[in-house]
Amino acid sequence: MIVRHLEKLLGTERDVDGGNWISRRLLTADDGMGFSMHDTIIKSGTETPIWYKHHLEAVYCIAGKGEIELVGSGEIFPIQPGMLYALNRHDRHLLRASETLQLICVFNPPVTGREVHDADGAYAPSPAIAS
Ligand code: 9YT
Repeated sequence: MIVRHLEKLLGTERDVDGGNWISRRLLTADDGMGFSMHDTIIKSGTETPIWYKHHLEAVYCIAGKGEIELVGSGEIFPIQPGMLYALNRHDRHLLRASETLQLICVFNPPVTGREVHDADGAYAPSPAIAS
């Protein structure tokens, strides 16, 4: 069994600064769960273009306020505690935080640990996991 505590990850390799966001990677590919799970802070007043072409991501808000705008349709969905969104179509979007957001993010395939966004707002494809 794996047991981790957020406060023990802070300042370690699992604590990743992406500029507009800070991602604390509670579970990563090498944990062998088939997904990664992150406790992520989105800084207040930021807008982040994101397009996870190689991953599926589900996001659950536990604190703060913001919105997600889908690129193309222009649809906007408010984000507040209790709201979940799942990027089941690799949806390209803009993520805005009007107040600091605390989000639980789950990735399939799992991130390996230190990924930050490329110019398109994507993470590189995860390497195949050896069985
Ligand atoms: C909600 C979102 O995608 N934020 C960007 C950071 C990323 N999800 C991560 O790696 O925690």
